Amino acid sequence: MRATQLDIAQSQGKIAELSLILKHKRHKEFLILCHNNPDPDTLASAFGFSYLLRKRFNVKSVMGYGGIITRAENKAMVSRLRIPMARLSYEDLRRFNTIALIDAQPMTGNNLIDFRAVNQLLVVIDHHPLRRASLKSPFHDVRPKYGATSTIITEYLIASELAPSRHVANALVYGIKTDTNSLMRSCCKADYYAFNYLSPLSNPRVLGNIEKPPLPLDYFRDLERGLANTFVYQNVACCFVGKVKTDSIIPELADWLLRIEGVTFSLCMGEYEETMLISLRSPSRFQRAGLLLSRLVGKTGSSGGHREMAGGQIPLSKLTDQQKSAVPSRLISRFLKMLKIENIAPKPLVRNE
Ligand SMILES: [Mn+2]
Repeated sequence: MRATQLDIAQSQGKIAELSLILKHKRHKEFLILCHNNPDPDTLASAFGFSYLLRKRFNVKSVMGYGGIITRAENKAMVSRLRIPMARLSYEDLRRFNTIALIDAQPMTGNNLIDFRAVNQLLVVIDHHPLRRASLKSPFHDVRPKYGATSTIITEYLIASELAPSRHVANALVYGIKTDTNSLMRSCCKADYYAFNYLSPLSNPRVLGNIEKPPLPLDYFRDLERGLANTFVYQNVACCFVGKVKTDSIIPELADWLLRIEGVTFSLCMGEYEETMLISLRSPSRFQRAGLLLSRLVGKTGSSGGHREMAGGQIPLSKLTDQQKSAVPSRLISRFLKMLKIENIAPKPLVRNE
């Protein structure tokens, strides 16, 4: 790739800055922290950053996340690309004297740092809107115009004249692809260039397997139940699947329901291992799905996401059976109220009344 195609001056400056910051301190226990319920972009960026730390700065790190890894594709990504990811709790953060937060920012509530002060935070790299709390981190690089954090990490590798390993290239390509909906949603030239640079270094067969992994039979049973329990309120499709055996059905069904003609919001929920999983989708980046979902979930759980897609969870273990069964209908009516859709008779998606 010719240098004229890719402007990495900003990243070259950032690598110089990072180099200075890393020199000042001993990093015995370096944690690279993904956002909760990690998606491919945060997983790939953490993986690429740990590669950069090791190869360029000789710093060893551990990668971790809070919450759970849902989709079959994300699980396939972690296992096929051998990404060593540790599931952590807030208490585990104490073990580390240095933390890098990747594809997330402090004071957002979508990562283990949550709204608490963590003085080990040294690095913040993200592409979501800038939070003031990030400016307190000695190293911060937040580029809201970028479609993926994986693009920033790719630039870091190029700026360090470091060729990614096959696994790292695969991960970063997949991170960019999923976060930009195959370069068709909120991305910029840097994303095209990074994708272009990485593609020849990746393995399409492995990526194909990650994108379309085998699905258990339970997946199709959950899918049928989900469709049968979908109701359309004007332009909003709502679905409570019930107890699901495959957690990935919730975000995937939310994607499907958004494709119903005339629908501009899909809200999909299901109970999985004492947790209510919630996915919200909208085709427009002006709908602020992430903000809507965080308002909907409130203090009863956690959520995170982008303008067009968001995911959340509500722990159910402390609720009585009666309280549990009221959660989905309460969320649906609150959501419709937020959108000012009231007194609309729901239409079942596939079953006649
Ligand atoms: Mn991202």
